[in-house]
Amino acid sequence: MSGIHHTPIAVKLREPLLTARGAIYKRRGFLTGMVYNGHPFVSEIALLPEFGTEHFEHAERVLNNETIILAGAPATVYALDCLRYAAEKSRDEQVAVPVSKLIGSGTLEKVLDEVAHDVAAGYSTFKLKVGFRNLAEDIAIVNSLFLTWPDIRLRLDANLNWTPQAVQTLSEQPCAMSVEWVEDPFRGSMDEWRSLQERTGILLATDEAFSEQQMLEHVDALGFGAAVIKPSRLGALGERERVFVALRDRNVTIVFSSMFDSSIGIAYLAHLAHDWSRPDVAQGIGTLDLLASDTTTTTFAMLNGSLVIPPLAELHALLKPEFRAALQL
Ligand code: OSB
Ligand code: MG
Repeated sequence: MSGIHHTPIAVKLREPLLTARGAIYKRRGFLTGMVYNGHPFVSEIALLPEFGTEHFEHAERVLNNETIILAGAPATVYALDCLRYAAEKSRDEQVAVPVSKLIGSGTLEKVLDEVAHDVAAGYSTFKLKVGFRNLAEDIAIVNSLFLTWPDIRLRLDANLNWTPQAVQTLSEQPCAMSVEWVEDPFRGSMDEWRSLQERTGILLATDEAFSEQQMLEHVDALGFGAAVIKPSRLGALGERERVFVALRDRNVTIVFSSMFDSSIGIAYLAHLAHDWSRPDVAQGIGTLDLLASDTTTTTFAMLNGSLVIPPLAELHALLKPEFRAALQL
């Protein structure tokens, strides 16, 4: 890509994250950088092929101009479009965005320890992976969290590995009142989701369950109250506008969610949330603590459960020197 430089990155997770779709150990990707009107910009390609992005080699071929097939490379297209978004941003200011903290997938005891630590740090919304334990264990953990901290909000992500019955069982538990929503409970039709939501009173959220096209087709009878948006799986930002507007018009909560991005990618998600979500919605960007390394020298400040994110035009200054040199910024 002329004028755009790239450099590979690999970040390990401190501990493997168990999900109902398999364990995640590390995340590869690239940083991309360009100088525009004399100003340096940087963005991140976060690749998790198991979760819907292209593979490293595909991204690399696109970046090296060895293929012009972009349709299957959403994370690369998104990151390149991020450079444009940053360069064109008219009110590029510091933003404070509330964060949902992703909890590691340990035992009950470990989950309680982790949440105790995070509550003390100011978090009040948490996302817990479910669906890879048996249902009784999942529910025991959620009930314990509710009994220990009745005021926290919990998002449960089953990665499509629960059943409608599991949601029904959850809805009959004391902890149900602390559950903000269940993300990707099971693979089913929009109608099945909608009737489950109505029957149980448990709000559902889609991450991988429905495509943008399905959302638009069913926009007047949606089966979920929240949409978890992972732009790295979707592609160019401009093409998302129709879906964002449609969801917003129907009062569907939009949550931007990370692919275990380093701080650079997280910063973009926070700014997108500032543009497209609501200020009271905790965003799915509470994943930096799960990474063993970062691309920046400092981490963003946390203030009352919100991450404080600088203007996008200032991100380049936070890069570790080796990345800034590799990107020629
Ligand atoms: O299933 O939502 C997921 C991160 C990487 C891959 C898949 C997922 C996630 C997250 C990000 O859960 C954190 C969040 O959305 O709060
Ligand atoms: Mg999910």
